[in-house]
Amino acid sequence: MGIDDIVVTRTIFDRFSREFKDCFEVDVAVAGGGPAGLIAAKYLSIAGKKVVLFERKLSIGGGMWGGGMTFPVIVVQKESKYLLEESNIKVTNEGDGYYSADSIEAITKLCSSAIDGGVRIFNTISVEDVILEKKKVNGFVINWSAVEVAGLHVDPLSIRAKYCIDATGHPAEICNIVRKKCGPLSTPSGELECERSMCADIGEKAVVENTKEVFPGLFVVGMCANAVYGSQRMGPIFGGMLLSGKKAAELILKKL
Ligand code: 48F
Repeated sequence: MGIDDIVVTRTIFDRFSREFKDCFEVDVAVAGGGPAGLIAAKYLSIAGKKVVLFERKLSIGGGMWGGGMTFPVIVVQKESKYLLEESNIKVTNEGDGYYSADSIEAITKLCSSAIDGGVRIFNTISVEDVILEKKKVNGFVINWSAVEVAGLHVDPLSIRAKYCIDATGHPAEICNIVRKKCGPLSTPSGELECERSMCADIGEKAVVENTKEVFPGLFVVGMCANAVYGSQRMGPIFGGMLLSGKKAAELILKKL
């Protein structure tokens, strides 16, 4: 029997519709599929919560693919290496408390273990706004990244979530939108503070401390947390990103 092109088309459209419809109302929605967003999503999902993650780009993984300056290697510290090992990622002891991993292995396996844990990931979709109900962020407003890139005037769609996570990294996109449209953030000034220059020692500790509810219903993780609270960047050491994602999952689980 030959292959019917229309059956292929129908299969793709029907399956996408089923899966997309299933995510109209979820426990947690995540904007951004870098390491922090993937870890947060994974641990929420394996705790039994319904989690959807939207990633603007075709590829999931954010800034982890390129390791440091495209050398495909990442560094993590002792206290965070278990989060790589729980996703079956091989970790090498480099001495003095430093551990290394292949960045391509790390990001593909983090993504794969998030999916195995039950996270529904949609790529090529951007979060462009939030649903604000009773002064709480209650979901995301989404659109095709292609619409955004082409600058087309096309209205978005919405999904409802009990809690949302801004995992958009350095630009802290969702927090920027919330600050402009919804009100002050839980930073000392109420504004987005400015990300500080590199200091891995301070940045790595700060990213875990800064992982919190920045506005009712909205949590920050990963580099976004340091961008919002005005802390240092840390370059290709990723332990803080992983611990931040894990902490966000734990904080949200307490609230759900
Ligand atoms: O930048 P990214 O990897 O953030 P992260 O998880 O990790 C930061 C590190 O990669 C690195 C670092 C560590 O030492 O400093 O930079 O905090 O991943 C953010 C992802 O969010 C996507 C973006 O394409 C990237 O994959 N993203 C950004 N804005 C949106 C978005 C949006 N509005 N909607 C959907 N995805």
